[in-house]
Amino acid sequence: MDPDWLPFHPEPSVPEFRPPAGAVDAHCHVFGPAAQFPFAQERKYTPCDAGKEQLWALRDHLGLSRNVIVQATCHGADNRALVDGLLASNGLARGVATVRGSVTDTELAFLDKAGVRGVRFNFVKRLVDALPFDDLKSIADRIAPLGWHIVIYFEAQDLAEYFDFFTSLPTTVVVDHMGRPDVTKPVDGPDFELFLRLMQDHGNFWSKVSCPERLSLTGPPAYEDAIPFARTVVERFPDRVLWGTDWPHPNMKSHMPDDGKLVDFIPHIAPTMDLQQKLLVYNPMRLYWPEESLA
Ligand code: 0GY
Repeated sequence: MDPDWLPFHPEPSVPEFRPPAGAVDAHCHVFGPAAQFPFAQERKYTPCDAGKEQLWALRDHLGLSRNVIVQATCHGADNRALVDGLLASNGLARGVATVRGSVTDTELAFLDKAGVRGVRFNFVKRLVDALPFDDLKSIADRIAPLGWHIVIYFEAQDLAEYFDFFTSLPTTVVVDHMGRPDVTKPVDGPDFELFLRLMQDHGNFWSKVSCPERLSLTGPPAYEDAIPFARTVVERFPDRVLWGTDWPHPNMKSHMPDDGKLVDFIPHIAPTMDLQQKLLVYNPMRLYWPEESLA
């Protein structure tokens, strides 16, 4: 399969918004290099190589301090590129892996030692054939004693179907990109209300308020139509939100975002210094570096 998405932005702008000291990019990826870490046979898209050194350079360029590297579907359950990045990060990156039910305790212990702190369950049908609930539940029960959490990725129209399964999970659960709301619908309408109810009624649920570039129809650089959704989540659940760049933006077809402009999105969704500190520092540190966290 040839690469089937746009390359990441070659020269992101320097953001006008300066993140607080210690800010964490809590959703980003490393891909390949394919010659060293081949992509999964079962993948539904092929990305360009996006290596760890490029990720560190972007982190520094944007004024960020740490990364949470999330396993994407194009690498399947082969976490070698992720682990390679974690081990080379001097402790400045933690990871979220993808595992199958056949994963051994030895493999889980190895991933934990490398810096993995969660597993990702992906339900986005265009990306992956999700494992059966029983398999996912048994993985959840296996990783819970490690103190790991579960990251879930789904699209808004599927939330009602998955609601009971999600709320049966035994760990902290982090929702990618606010469950991908349809931002042409009202922020106080019934669709987003279901997501807000999930967050409100289940204190173990967190949300990434990331990826305006995937949700917005008004588009770059301001992604105005995504602001009310992310701002609502930040203001209602300030202690359970995370932010990330989603670099290198796999599978983006419409445009390739300028990562500097994504950083400039932050003060629009977290308008006070207190909210910014929680979103970018306290919350990700509590979840991924609890041993260093004072919050
Ligand atoms: C993202 C988004 C996407 C891809 C994946 O695992 C993946 O392949 O997450 C997407 O296409 O929406 O968050 O990286």
